[in-house]
Amino acid sequence: METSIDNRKHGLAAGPAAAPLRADWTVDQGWAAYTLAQHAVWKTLYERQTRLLPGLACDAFVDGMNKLPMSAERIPNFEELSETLHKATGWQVVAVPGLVPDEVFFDHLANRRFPSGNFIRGAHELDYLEEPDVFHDVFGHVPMLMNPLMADFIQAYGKGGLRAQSLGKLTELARVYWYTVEFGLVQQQDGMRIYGAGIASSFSESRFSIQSDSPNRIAFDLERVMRTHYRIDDFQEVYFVLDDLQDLLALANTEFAPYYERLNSGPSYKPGDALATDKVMHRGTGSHHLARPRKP
Ligand code: HBI
Ligand code: FE
Repeated sequence: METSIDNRKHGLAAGPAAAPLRADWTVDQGWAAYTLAQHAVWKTLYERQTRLLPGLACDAFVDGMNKLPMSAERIPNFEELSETLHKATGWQVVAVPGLVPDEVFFDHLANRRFPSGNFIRGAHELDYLEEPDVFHDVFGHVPMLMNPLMADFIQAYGKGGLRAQSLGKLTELARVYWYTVEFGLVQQQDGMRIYGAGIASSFSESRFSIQSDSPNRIAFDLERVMRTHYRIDDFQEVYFVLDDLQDLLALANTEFAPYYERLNSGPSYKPGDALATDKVMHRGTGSHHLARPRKP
């Protein structure tokens, strides 16, 4: 029985961190200042997760992980990561103090810079955090940034983000990011697998997303996803499943204007909804969330 809730990596309620020194909100990683205790937290999380993920994470995630200069022994150095990542897909990792304003976040992504929290959660909160830390950002996101499809998709999201904001459609676009980059599953020859960073960096949700009877698993459909609310306070009630990571290519090249137009009318959906029009791959029992009512 799971007792911890560990998917608050993007507890957006926390809001952006304090005012920046640089306009782009980047800071030095401050690698030399990490304490032994902080490296030890990384080691605990890293070992736990690398033992768990084979058979749960998709091949692209595992491949990316294996090619990166990352190990249990120490919190990775962003410059070393960036060197490997840049050669593979042209991306870099830059340090930020926590959540940054949307337009700052989008500008980094549009320029193939992935902003990563430079701090690490405390040993007393291994499964719970409000803001994305170095374990979520680096362990969760950077392996998939080694994949050319994800590399292009996240850049496209950055470019699209500013436009969505100006059109008042950021809520809808952010759902695409949430249900792919953060909480996406993909069909692989040998079964359903994780590619989303919010899942891959979470011990309990890694198993829940693939193995639990509770959540719905529904074939990814862009407009359906853009109409679907998500929860930030618990495991997802629904995971949307790509047929193939190649689908990210089409998604990166999608013209969103017609979608925004259609979204001006029509329904929106609760996280737990399953529709007659859905291609449902697993109809969830909902047991997890029934046992944990939403906070009022
Ligand atoms: N800042 N550091 C950081 N990491 C994020 O994932 C992030 C952010 N700011 C805004 C944001 N995400 C989301 O609200 C946008 O994707 C909409
Ligand atoms: Fe994230």
